Amino acid sequence: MATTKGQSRRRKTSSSDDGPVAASATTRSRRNAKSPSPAPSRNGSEAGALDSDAILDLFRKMTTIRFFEDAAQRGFRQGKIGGYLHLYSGQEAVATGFLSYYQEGDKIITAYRDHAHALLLGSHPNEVMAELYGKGTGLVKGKGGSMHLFDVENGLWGGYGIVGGHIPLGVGMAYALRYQGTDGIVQLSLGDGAIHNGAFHEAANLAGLWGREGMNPTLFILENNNYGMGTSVERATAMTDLSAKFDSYGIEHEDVDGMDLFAVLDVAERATQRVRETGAPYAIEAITYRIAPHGAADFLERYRTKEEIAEWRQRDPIGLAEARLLEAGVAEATLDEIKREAKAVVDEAVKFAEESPEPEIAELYTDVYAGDGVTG
Ligand SMILES: Cc1ncc(C[n+]2csc(CCOP(=O)(O)OP(=O)(O)O)c2C)c(N)n1
Ligand SMILES: [Mg+2]
Repeated sequence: MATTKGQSRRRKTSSSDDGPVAASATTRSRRNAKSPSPAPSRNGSEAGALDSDAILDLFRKMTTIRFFEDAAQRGFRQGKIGGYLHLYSGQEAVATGFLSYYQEGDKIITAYRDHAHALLLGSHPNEVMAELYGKGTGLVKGKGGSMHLFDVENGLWGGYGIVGGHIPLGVGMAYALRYQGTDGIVQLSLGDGAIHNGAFHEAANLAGLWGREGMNPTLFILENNNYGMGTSVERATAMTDLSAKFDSYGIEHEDVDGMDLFAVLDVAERATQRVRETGAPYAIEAITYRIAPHGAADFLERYRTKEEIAEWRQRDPIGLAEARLLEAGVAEATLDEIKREAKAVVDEAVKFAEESPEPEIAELYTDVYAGDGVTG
């Protein structure tokens, strides 16, 4: 198994037990086992205020993301997509759950595993795929590629390739939102590798400090997929209780089973509301797993076993959600139809990307500086 949270090293990690967003029994008991769990989460039966149509819509979104990532992987192997490409496959429930509670005026910032975030926030799949293909019709005119998706109108503030580099930006944006008198929040996703970066520690310190005055509505979403590239959590730090690192900065936190959409929805609803109301940061560690290699080029994986991947695949977030929906009485035909529709959306995106023109050469000189254009 990839990771077991070092129980003996753990001291009490959270005061969230007493706070308004107390960890449920399920999330607390999972804190020491960052490994797949054979049973669905108990809190997975709750899905906040979402009705069944909304849940089916989330299933559609997760399925679309998976098809999208599969298609991107194919495009990469065919040499049609260049540069770096990092897939979100296996982690869909995390972004899908949290971004369900996005409100206009919020800001979302993440690292380079960003396709799902763009799609969930409403970027057109055609434009996202065209961006991966480096085409002029891409979301950022083919100049950003997979790692640098941006869609400010829809709340996406990137898409960053420098590990940890986006964390101070997100914390600063959260400060700005309060300074400007809004009730927006920042959802800031980071990986289990990024948390060891100095930028995280400096930014988390300020977030905690400013949060005491209600000036830092940052929701840290720590996506612990057990690896940073080929390095497992145990090989990256002697203190493997990652969410406990937030204690150092006075930021309360809890864990969630990141493979279980319903558990994520439950936590996300409470956490976003809490951050919005208090203006103080909060952190969630979502225990998850990428079933794809770190990057699309890394198909030779020596750092994890086939058995480990197979075990996590049994808790694939889409499979789990599907099982839950069937149990709840949704017809198999309904889910099949959703999958067909999702596949068609992705097929259309691939077609659009393939048929789109390369960016104009003149585009080399636009968007270089902020403002209306290039000055001499
Ligand atoms: C500052 C910096 N150092 C190293 C790298 C190389 N690098 C790219 S991804 C990565 C691992 C990050 O792991 P994690 O934060 O867990 O994110 P995940 O890939 O698992 O989503 C590293 C070290 C980089 N991009 N930037
Ligand atoms: Mg990771």
